[in-house]
Amino acid sequence: MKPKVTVVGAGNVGAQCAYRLAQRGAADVTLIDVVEGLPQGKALDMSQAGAVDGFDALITGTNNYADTKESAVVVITAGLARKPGMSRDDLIGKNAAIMKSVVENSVKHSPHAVLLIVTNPLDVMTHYARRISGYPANRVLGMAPLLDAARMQYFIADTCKCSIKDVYAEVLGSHGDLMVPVPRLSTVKGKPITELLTAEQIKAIVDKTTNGGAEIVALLKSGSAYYAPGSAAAAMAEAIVTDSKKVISSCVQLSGQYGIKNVYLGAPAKLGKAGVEEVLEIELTAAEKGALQNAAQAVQALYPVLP
Ligand code: TXD
Repeated sequence: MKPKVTVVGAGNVGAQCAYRLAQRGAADVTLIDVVEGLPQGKALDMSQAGAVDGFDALITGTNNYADTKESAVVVITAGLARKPGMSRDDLIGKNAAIMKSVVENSVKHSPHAVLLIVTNPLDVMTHYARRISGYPANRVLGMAPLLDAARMQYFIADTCKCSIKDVYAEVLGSHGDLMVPVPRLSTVKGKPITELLTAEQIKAIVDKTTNGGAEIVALLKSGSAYYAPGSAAAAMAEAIVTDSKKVISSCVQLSGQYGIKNVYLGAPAKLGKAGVEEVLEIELTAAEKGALQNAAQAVQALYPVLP
């Protein structure tokens, strides 16, 4: 039997995450939402796509948490998305209320699961989910740095006119204005972009990466990005259920790394069955470390706003 991954929220990101998980084949998927019929309808549609795309995963849609029992990973995408002009932090009140009820219901039925948070504001919601669940920090993490790095990879590939597959991008910090893209450690086939591009081109890439989500929100006019976010969440859930030990930048609780303690922030992490199995500390310049510490302060300043 395959391990079970529950995806909470059958909206844009949740559906893409469930579909990519089903296609990738490492897990059976349960999709749950408060809206009746929505997860069931999407689960049927995805299952039937298996005939065309050649996959066999079991995808179940439900409104009942009893069906999520004994999940190995619970991906939480439930909550409101940004509208044009809104910051991610504007979502905090409404999404905290949703997060509380989702986490309480999820942990009741899957007491050993790893919780993978997607709902915004990401860094704050991941901290909140850990608090509500009472789980150890290794079993609660968030998806965003992988997405932010994917966006940076795209902008580098677009600037260099090269394949995105040859590009590596390093992004740390928070999923917001204080994100820390690191050009020095971002490469095309191993060559740092600082040796390939002008300072002006690099600044444009950093700015576009930081505003990558807002650019899509402004274009879509209702809702926010979901293809890359859903794919990123699926890749992380798969890395966990397959005990892959892959190093994937994730929103993790820092415990002294980079001089930061007890704050959830983006950093490279080894993922496996236990969730976050190790947080890697890469060597940063004083300026990069300072930027990371600023992000930590801004995220931590929002903790008292939580109920
Ligand atoms: O990098 C990242 N972490 C992000 C985060 C990238 C993209 C989107 N990001 C955030 O994910 C976004 O700001 C939102 O907070 C969430 C979900 O975004 P999505 O685009 O999927 O929003 P939708 O399409 O509105 O879907 C949300 C679903 C919808 O079907 C609701 O009915 C459901 O959440 N919902 C719930 N499901 C279960 N339980 C409860 N309580 C609930 N409340 C709402």
